[in-house]
Amino acid sequence: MTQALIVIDVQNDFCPGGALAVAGGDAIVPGINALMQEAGCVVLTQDWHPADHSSFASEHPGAAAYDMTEMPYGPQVLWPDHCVRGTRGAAFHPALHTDPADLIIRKGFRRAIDSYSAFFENDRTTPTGLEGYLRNRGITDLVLVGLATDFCVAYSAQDAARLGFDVTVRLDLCRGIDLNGSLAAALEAMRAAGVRLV
Ligand code: VGL
Ligand code: ZN
Repeated sequence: MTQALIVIDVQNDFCPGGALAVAGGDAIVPGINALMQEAGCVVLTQDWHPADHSSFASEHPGAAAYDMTEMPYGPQVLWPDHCVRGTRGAAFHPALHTDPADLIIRKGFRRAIDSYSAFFENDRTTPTGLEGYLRNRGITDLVLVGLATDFCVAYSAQDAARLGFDVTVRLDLCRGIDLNGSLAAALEAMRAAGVRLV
């Protein structure tokens, strides 16, 4: 068993009705549940922010959601408040099967730094620990699904490829935000990084 299924951020706030809803975000849940049945290792990720997280537009006087700002680690989109730890919005979509998960990894819990990727925070150097877990288990191949295609899925896939994993993204089991062309850019960046898009 050298393959893991990584399920990115299938949480209420990224589904219709949520604070940062991705169109059709809930539509991928049945397919993800089915895929888990065949996977030898299942990892779920959870965006998990303190209420005053620095990626929230509400923390930047005068800023609006989806504005850009400069953080010490580079450009950062300012988001509506979302996935505040312990809230209903941060919980997994109620239809997502969580029992098959071997590991649930939380990210974005440091106020000063956002974390799109399941592997590194947005400075691209602070690790989440997921790489060590997968390597320790001898896993070499990853299949990624979840939300959102153009942010957390794309960052995770590129980091995984850079780390040397064989990476496949199941686009039919992902949905994107598409902010100013971010979806096309993310697909191109993943392809360039050697990620298999199917
Ligand atoms: C995500 C924006 C902010 C994601 C998380 O899961 O793609 N996007 N936080
Ligand atoms: Zn977030």
